[in-house]
Amino acid sequence: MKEYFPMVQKVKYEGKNSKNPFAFKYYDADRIIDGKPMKDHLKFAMSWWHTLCAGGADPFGTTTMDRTYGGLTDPMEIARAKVDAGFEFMTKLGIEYFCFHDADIAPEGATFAETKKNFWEIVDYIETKMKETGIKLLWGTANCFNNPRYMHGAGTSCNAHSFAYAASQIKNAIEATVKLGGKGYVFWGGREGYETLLNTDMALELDNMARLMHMAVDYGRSIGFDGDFYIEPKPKEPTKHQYDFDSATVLGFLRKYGLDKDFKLNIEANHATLAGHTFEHELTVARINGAFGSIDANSGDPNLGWDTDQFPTDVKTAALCMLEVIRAGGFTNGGLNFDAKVRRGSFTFEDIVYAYISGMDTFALGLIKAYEIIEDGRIDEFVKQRYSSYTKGIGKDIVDGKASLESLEEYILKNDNEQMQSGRQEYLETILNNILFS
Ligand code: XLS
Ligand code: CA
Ligand code: CA
Repeated sequence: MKEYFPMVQKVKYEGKNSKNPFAFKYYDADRIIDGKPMKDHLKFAMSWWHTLCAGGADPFGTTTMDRTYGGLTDPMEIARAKVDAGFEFMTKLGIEYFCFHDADIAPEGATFAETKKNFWEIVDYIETKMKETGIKLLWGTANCFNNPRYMHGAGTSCNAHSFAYAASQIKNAIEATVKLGGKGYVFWGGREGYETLLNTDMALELDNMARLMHMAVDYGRSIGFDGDFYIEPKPKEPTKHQYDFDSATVLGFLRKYGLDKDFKLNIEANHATLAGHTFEHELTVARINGAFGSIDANSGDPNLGWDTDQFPTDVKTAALCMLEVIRAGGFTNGGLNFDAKVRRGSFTFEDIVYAYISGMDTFALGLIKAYEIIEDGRIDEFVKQRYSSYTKGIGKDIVDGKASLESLEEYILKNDNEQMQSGRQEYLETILNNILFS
């Protein structure tokens, strides 16, 4: 069989002193941390779209990367070659999961019937590769944003035909997810948003989005999907106002429409940045609301206002992310999907390998550092002490629901002498640096 990544046979762990560019410096898949191998803490996944399809195009220029898989021209042959290349890549890197959109894996045909045929042929081929390699599906999704029929959105389109088309795609994508044993199904709000209220019925659009999601849940559960549905928040791009702005907004939507039992959140780092939040903020909001699901591990650029989908290289951010994952009890159905693409100038296949090694090492080191933060204990202890006034006296009464405005006034009249404590932010940041860089 043709080899697409001949530059490496197997990327192995060689430790932090290794200078081998095709070796992991921190990711040691079987190393046991807190009773579990690193690979099960991290559950890395390959994104089909960025890894096998993206060609580096941007608004100012055409593709820079050859993704014809050796000069192929027939779209179905390319689709099959992508499967071969993808499974070769995951096997060599030791990545155990992947994620896909329907449109990434097979070309759209002239009719929906033809699209379906193409899609299912490739799903079957993927299934044989999964059986051969043991690689699993993390989540599936439908691309309901690329085709011009979705110019006004899919579930939130003003056009019922577009809604119906999206529903048909989603039906097949859920079926494929079930067939391939995936435990997640993602709704990222594609073009589910608006540009101007002058032409928009926001109430109908949101009701319709919820209708589509209820249909997905009903259908998915009826064919045996027992995993999690996810919404992936994003505040802007492509539409000016994306409805799924951030974790908090999405939670409000899910609760309003009674979808919160079936849906969790898929949090992407770059989308957090676009929403003006930190990655860990979005993860914390999801966790404390019992909605932590999965992660799109990438990074944005704080100097840019768009979705650059870069590979994550910031160890501090990865450590704070993994701290949240640990606090959430670890991944169940979710994992860390590298929704990240190499830069336009990094056009060779080697660059994809380097990018994944870098992302995987960053999160491996992040995991190690997150456990060091926990074991060190100073930060957790500080937070515990900071709120200790709620563990006794009037604070305990408040937490136990025993206080009222009257009882609190009575307390203040007798105890008008509170001393404040410092938040010690700079001291805590020093501890963090001390752990990260030792
Ligand atoms: C786009 C999103 C997308 C989702 C899946 O910004 O990140 O790739 O993850 O549709
Ligand atoms: Ca994403
Ligand atoms: Ca993104």
